[in-house]
Amino acid sequence: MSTKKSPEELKRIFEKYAAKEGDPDQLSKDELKLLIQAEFPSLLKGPNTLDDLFQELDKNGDGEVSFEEFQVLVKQISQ
Ligand SMILES: [Ca+2]
Ligand SMILES: [Ca+2]
Repeated sequence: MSTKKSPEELKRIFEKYAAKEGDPDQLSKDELKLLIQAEFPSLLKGPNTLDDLFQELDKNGDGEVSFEEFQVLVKQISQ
């Protein structure tokens, strides 16, 4: 993956999309979708769907992705 982002950029991106609705510190599925489509569309190419990605990220199953849970994606992106 060629889209490298610094941790600061990724935090800014997370905060920008997490603040769109509901809890400003958590990404809902809709917010994650907007984030991925706008910033990392290449993550949804191939077999990965947004549902798969969301399930993978939402470790505690509360239906939202916290910044801590988002780190899994950050690691994938920065690989
Ligand atoms: Ca939110
Ligand atoms: Ca969660």
